[in-house]
Amino acid sequence: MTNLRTRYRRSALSAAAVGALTLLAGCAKDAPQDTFQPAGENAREINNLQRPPFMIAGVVLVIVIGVVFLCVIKFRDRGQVIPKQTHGKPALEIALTIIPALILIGIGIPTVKTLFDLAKTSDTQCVVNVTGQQWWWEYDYPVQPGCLPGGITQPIVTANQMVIPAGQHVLLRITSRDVIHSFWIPKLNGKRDAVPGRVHTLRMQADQPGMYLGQCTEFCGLSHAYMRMEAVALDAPGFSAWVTNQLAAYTPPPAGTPAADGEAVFLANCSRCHQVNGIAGSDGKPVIARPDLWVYSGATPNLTNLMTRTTFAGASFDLLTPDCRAKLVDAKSADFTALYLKGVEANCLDAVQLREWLRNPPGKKPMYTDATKLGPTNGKTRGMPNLGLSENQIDQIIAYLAERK
Ligand code: HEC
Ligand SMILES: [Cu+2]
Repeated sequence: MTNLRTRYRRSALSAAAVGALTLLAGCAKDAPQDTFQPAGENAREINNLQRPPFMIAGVVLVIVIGVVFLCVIKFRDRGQVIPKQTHGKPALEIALTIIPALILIGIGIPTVKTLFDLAKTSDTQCVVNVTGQQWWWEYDYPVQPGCLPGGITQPIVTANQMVIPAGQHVLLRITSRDVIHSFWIPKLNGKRDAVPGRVHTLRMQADQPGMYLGQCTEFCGLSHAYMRMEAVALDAPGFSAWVTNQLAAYTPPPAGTPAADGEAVFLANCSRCHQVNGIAGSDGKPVIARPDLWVYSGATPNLTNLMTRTTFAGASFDLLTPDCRAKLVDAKSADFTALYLKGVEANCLDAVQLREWLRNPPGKKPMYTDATKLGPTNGKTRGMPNLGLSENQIDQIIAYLAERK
């Protein structure tokens, strides 16, 4: 008897421990992708929808577990006579059919309403095209009357960090250049699949300036886990400053500096794949990248303003040192815009990660870069190959890239 009781007590204790741990994990403070902490209209609507069923389910769980325990304890086998067996109880069965049906209708109506609300695109003020590929996101801002009071007058192309004006309804037009990916910034809205040949729309709105994290949520191959994304919301003057800066003319590095050497190394090794707007070849003509000849998706990140974003390669690696990154991510929303617009300053540049990347990209992030093994892609790679750069060349390229902001 004592033995049995100790065993009961032990299992009750471990059950309680598991329960408490699960609860604690759910309440973790540092949860940048928590759907229960919405930071914009759309995510809030989803949260309002998911809370009541969670609560009802919680109550049902407690009742069911309670009754199970009651039965286990109260009716456990003590050698008593088996009660009379009955079969079927229409009143109970009808009740147990009607109650869940009512609950489902009760959940279904607001669900359908929310779906329609979230699909609404008529009130959007700003458009961003989002294109997924193995394994990063491209964002381009078409010429449009929206986003800014004067509109956007020239297209902007950037990667991995999607900059949006806080407070505005932004319409994302999501597609893919290779396989199916899925775009998800949990604090701002639900998921939307990025499917080749289709354009799916998604509304996005962030209440306050800040950084909102997400990740690709459709398994898309080798580096799926390294395909993250960040939405960056800036206040209105900040967003306008960002646009002006993205469209600013190219400034070549001063002759005789390591950055100038870096520009030459870049032209020799990188500009066949990567566009830097305004960069000119030795003949003085603008150099246009042809990633379509080299990589399967036909695109690579535009590096014109690399240092205006703070992460790279699918937002998986930092351009900022951990200190500077923490300062930015934890900034109060009133201070965030100014801090973000500084870009990656010299004292904040995490050259280690960038150096590792340039030394051997597939070593830092698994990619299919051995074209000889990629039959159906006509020798094009999926990802950035190891270019066999010398340490000196890497230094020069970093000096060059550090000025791209
Ligand atoms: C064969 C085409 C190709 C060449 C050549 C190439 N890259 Fe890349 N690069 C890529 C691809 C593809 C990616 C995207 C990889 C990813 O994030 O999964 C990339 C990503 C990058 C990134 C990260 C950018 C971001 O915002 O995420 C940097 C920086 C970069 N390359 C620098 C260089 C430099 C410098 C060179 C020349 C030394 C170079 N690349 C040459 C294809 C190329
Ligand atoms: Cu993906």
